[in-house]
Amino acid sequence: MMALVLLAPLWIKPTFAPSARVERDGVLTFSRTLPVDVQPYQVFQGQNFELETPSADGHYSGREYAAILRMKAEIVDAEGRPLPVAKLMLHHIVFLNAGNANAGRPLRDATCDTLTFPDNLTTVPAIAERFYSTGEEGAVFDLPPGYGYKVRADDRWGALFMVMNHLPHRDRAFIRYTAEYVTGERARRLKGVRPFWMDVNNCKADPYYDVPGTGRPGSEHTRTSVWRAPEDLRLVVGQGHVHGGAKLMRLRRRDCEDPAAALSRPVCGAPDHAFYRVRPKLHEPGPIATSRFYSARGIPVAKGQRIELRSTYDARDPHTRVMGTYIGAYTPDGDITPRSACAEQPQVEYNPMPAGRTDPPRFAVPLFRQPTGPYRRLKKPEVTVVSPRLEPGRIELAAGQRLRWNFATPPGNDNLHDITLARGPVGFASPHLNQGRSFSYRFERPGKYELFCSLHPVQMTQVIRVRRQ
Ligand SMILES: [Cu+2]
Repeated sequence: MMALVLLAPLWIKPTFAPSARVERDGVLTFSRTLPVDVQPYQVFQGQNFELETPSADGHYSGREYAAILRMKAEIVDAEGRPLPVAKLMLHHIVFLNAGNANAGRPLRDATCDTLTFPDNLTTVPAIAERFYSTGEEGAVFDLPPGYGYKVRADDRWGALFMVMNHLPHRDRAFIRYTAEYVTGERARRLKGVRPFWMDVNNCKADPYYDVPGTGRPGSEHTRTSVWRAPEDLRLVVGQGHVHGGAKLMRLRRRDCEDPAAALSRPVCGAPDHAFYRVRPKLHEPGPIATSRFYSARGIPVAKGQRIELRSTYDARDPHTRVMGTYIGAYTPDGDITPRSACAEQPQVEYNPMPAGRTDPPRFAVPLFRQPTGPYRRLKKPEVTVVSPRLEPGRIELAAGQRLRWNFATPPGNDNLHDITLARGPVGFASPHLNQGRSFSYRFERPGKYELFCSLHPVQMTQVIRVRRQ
């Protein structure tokens, strides 16, 4: 895990609030909070690789295992009350378990050999498995009855997260994570699961991609990825994480001609839902829920067979920095052949979904601050990005011209910036960059491109007017 502790500037001191210890039918509840201190309108990326694990409550120790049945994470105030998104929004959080290599329990991510950090520069061996994540959709980790995620008392956990402050003042809050677990004989009797993470842009801490949004009404943009089963296994649970504009995620066994083994459907809030009333509008609101499948029997996949994930977005409007990630769990099962796997119809159930809109609503993201002044024609189509400004604020280009942004900022997460389309003819975005790295984009379509930095959406805005040649 030491190799992961590379981005020191965002290190959060683990000053934990006391745990609320609850025992119910032999199920123990563990809970801890991580403080977050967010500047006005900040989009805060944090990490912590010394998370306390349920063993800190002392119900199991050393090389004993507990089995986690359920887990959730949310953002709360000092009194433990969940915070409204109008104040702070937990955009996403990912939990990692590194096991304990020094004590003979190395863990590896099931789908990635390496992971790239949000700086798009630092790539480290994936010596930890991503086991739970949630975001605006409020996903809860749970399993069909009879299964447990077995963790050892000396396992080491970490988390990567992003919090958005929608208010013009500094805010302090806590990310609270809670796990329900059993120990001893009860844990031993459960079937163990391994977490898996699929992603149409995998192995990155910031696995974004962009939907250009130049299609007709009703058209769809899809992206797929394939994972070969590392062993004979049964998929028992899975759920997608998507952003605004998403229509569907679909998992299927490509070698079995499954039309669909499991779906994850996003549901968006009603027009008066808090996600649409948040001001300022810093990003396109994501769904309020995505469906989660459960299969008590498991969806059988033989070693080497292909599991395909497809992420579908609306293609009519641009959707920038979207994600198509999917996290689930499987149980190893050494008694599967390719033929027997495909002969078995997947049996899945879904969680109940809240009422809402199943077709993503159209939503334009306006710039927080419109740049002013004359449109500048640049002799050399290059701009230098410095913290935290994008200048000149208004630029005019001819269609077909390429503009380059040089990110001349020092090392460190605080100095990362990007270029993201808020509103305009074609959706595109750059990775988070610094240290002299650059990004260029060729503006083919005439029109007005309203751009911002997704990490500094209030301070850093720019408009490009592209005229016909
Ligand atoms: Cu920025």
